[in-house]
Amino acid sequence: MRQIVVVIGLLPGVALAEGPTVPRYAEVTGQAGISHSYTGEWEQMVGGGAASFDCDGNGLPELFLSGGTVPAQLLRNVSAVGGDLRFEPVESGLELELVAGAYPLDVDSDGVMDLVLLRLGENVVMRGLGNCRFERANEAWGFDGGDAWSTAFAATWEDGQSWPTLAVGNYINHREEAFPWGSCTDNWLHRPAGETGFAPPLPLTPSFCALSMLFTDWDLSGVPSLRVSNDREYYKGGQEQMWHVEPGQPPALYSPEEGWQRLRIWGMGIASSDVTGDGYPDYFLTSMADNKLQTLAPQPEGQPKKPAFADVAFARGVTAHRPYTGGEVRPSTAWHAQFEDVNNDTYPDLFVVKGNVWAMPDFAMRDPNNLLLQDAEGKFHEAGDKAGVASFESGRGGVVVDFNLDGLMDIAVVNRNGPAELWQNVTEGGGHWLALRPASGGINPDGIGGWIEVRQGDDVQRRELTVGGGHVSGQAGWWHFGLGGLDEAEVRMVWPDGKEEPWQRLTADSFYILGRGQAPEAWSPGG
Ligand SMILES: [Ca+2]
Ligand SMILES: [Ca+2]
Ligand SMILES: [Ca+2]
Ligand SMILES: [Ca+2]
Repeated sequence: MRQIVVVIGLLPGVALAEGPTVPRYAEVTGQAGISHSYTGEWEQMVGGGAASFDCDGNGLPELFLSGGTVPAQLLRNVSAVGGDLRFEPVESGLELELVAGAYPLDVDSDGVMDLVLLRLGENVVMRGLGNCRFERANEAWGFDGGDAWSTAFAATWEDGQSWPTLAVGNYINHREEAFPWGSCTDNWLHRPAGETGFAPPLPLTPSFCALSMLFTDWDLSGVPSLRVSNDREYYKGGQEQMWHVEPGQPPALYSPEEGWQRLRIWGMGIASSDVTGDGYPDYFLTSMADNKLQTLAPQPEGQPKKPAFADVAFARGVTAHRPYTGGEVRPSTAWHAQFEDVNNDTYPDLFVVKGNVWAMPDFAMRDPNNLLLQDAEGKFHEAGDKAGVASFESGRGGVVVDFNLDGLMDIAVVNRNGPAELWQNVTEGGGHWLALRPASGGINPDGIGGWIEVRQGDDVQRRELTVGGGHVSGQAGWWHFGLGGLDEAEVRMVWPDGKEEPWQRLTADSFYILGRGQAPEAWSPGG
C-alpha cells in the first residue's frame, strides 16, 4: 500500500537517501496577535487544550485556547489566504474560567459548529449561533455537566440516532488534594434521549483517571469502540481500557477473554493513523518516558479480530522517550499528539507536545516538542529542532491545522504557566495536497465515524474521521492530505453508515466539499 517510491523521488529537494523533507516553521505568536497563557496550580496540572474550527463561515479556522484560572479565549482568524497568520480576540460567549480543554462538534446537526467545554467543575456544551457567537445549551439539550475534573472527550453517532453519544473522561477527585491517589472519579457516557438531547450520563465503571478518549473502529466492524488512555500515577489497579459501545446495549469493557491485554502507562493522549498500511488504524499513546505505538497483533486469517495490540514504537522510531536537544538526559513527558502530513509527501508525520507535569525531579524540565517525520518505510525521524518547533515551554494541548489555507499545516500549542505558541509552516518545495470536508446535509453533517480515502496508483491513504483523542484538544473543518509529487488524486468518501461514494479524480492544491450522493464540489477562499 505504500510503495510509490518513484513519486517521492520526483519531489524537488527530496532525495530518499537523505530521508524526508524537513519542514520549516516560523514562530509567529506575537506578530500574529496571540498573547495567552493557561495558568493554575495543582488543579490545572493536566489540561490546557486548544481547539480549532471555523465559526464565521469563511473557511479559515479560528483558534480557541483554554485558560485554566483565567478565561478561555477565542481568536478570530483574520489571516490573508496564503499570507502571514493573524488573529484577533473576539467576544464569543466562550470566556469561561476553569476550562481544561475543548472539542468542536455539531451536536444538533444544524450546520453550525458547537463546542464542548471540559472544565474543573461543570462541563458546558456551547451551541454555535453563527458569526463566532455561542450560548450555553446544557439545559436546552438536557446535558448534565456534572461537577468533576474533566480531562478527556470523544463523540460518535450511534446507529439510528439523531443526536451524538458523548464520552467524558474524568480525572482525580479534586477535593482530595491531600491524598489524591486512588481517587479517580467515574467517566461518563452521555447517550441521546430520543430526539430532544441527552439522557442522564451512564457511569463507565471502573474508571482510572482518563486523560484521553477516542471512538474508533479499530477492527473495521462498522461500530466504533471507545478507547480510554489512563494515568497510572493516580489509579489503583487500573490499566488502559477499551469499551464496547453497541447500539441499544450497555457499555461493556473488552475483557482478557476477548484478547484484551493489560497495559499500564501514564496515558495522556491518543493519536491514530494507519502507519503500517494494512487499513486498520494504529494508535500512538503518549506517556511519561517511552510512548507507545499500538498496531493490531498478528492474527489468524478469516476470523474476527481480537483486541490484541503489539507495540511497534521502537521499531518505528516513535518512543520519543527523552529530550533530543537541550542537554537533558532525564525522561520526557508527552501530552497532545497528532498525525498530520507536515511536508506533504503522502506520509503522515507525528507532532508531540512535551512538558514537565510540575517540577517533577525525575523527568526533564527542558523537554522539547517532537516533530517526527515519517519516511516511505513507515519509520519516523526526529526533526523538531531542525524544523523550529522544539520549544522548552511546559506544553500540554495543541492543534496542527492549516490556518492560512496555503496547504501547509501550521501548529498552535498551549503551555502551562507559559505563553501559548504559534508556528507558521513556511516550507518551500513540499509536495502537493488536498483539503477535504464532508457535508452530509443531514444528521451528523461532518460525517464523524466515516472515512476519507485518497488513492494515487496503488497507494491509498485512509483516514478515519474522529472526534476525540489528543490531550483535551480538538478540531473540525478541513481534513488534510499530502499528495507528494503528483498533482492529482482519486478521492472517495465512505459515510458512517457504510455508503461509499464513487471514486472521483480531483486536482491537487485545492479544497473540496464532499456532499452525500454528489460529486465533490470545489471550494475556494472568498469564493
Ligand atoms: Ca473563520
Ligand atoms: Ca450546531
Ligand atoms: Ca510527511
Ligand atoms: Ca498554513
